[in-house]
Amino acid sequence: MKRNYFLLLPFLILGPLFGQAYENPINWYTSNSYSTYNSAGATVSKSTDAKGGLFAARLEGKNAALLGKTIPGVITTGILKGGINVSGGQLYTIRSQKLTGYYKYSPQGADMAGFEVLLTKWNPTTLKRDTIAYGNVSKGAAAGYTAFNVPLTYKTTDAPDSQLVVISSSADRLNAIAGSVLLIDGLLFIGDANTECVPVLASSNDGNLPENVLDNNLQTRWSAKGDGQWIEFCLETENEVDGVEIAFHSGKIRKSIFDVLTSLDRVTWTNVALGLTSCGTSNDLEKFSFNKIMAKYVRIVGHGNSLNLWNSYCEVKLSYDTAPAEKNITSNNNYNVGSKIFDVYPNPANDILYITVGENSIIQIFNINGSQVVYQSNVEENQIHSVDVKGLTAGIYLVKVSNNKFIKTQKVVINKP
Ligand SMILES: [Ca+2]
Repeated sequence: MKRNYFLLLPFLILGPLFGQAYENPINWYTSNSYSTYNSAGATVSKSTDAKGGLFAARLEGKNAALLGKTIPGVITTGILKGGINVSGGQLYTIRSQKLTGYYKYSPQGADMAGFEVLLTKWNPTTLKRDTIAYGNVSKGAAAGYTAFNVPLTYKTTDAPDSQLVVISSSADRLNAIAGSVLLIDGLLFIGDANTECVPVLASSNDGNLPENVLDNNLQTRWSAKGDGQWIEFCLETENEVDGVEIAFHSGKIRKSIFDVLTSLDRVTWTNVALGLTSCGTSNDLEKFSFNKIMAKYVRIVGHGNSLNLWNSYCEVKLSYDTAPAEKNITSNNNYNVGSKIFDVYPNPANDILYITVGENSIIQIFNINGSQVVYQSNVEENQIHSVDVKGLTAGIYLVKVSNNKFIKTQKVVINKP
């Protein structure tokens, strides 16, 4: 079964090393030991300038006078030697398509930030690691948080047994530049996020798995400790969500604090309810309502409870209308989107379909069986957007354009000359 996998990036205090009060992200090695050993100070630290949650990792290249060179800020899931050479990795067995996340980057000169991913598998015959897949991306300046992707190229059809991620304030770690600052947040390994719908996922767990909130059993739970830990749900079809019901572990003795966010594409999130607090007097499902919003994904972000930082939910149920999404499905006309246009032409089409939308949207095309055949996110408003439909077989299709405020559909015919 394909599924998404989350690379953990919570930031917890590991305590000072070498007298420096920096904090390493857990599950990651950093260049800090090397840079502080060489009197350059911490090259990786915790920043409150985060994309989501409370903290991001801050990587900065620093001059090490003793070495006569600059040590880049590096975080890795492997083992770092000499601040530069990386080996090892962490258990990982999924053939993901890419690593995604968010970054901000203030480079010095022409410096570039480096993102590298290696999926490997131990070969018992050669006693070496075989490369299953690799990806390598460099990025220039980004003033605000910007999404990045590291697409993975597969060399074999095997599943990996390890992942190795290396992120550096200078892509060229041997010739790093001092003062380049890279902020990193929200790292995820994902499969095909465009087509997968995993019912429930969580940022982490303590062995009490996220699936336990969907088993109709109040004796089982998902638990994760820390401010900002989250659990996320995918709806099979987009729906107008208007509330969540949660049964809290130890719900009678403590009040849980959390936010609810929704998304249509898992990229852009809307805060629909912030700072919700449970009653503290019940172990049963408690309903939290908010204004209706069209959603494909619902994420509950925990902020611990009145006694400690555990987020522990026994059951979660989403409240939504059933299938309002396809209300407009049969019409053949163009629609106004608010006061703005949604235009699809030519119809019938052969190779290219041109779509103009009045607001930033997602474009999806479904075949007559309801299967999604095209998905394009981040479609910008008021631009003629071309969609390659050469690969589609002749027939009737449904074009669907949506964002968190509207959803419009139109039938189109694809002809093959
Ligand atoms: Ca349960």
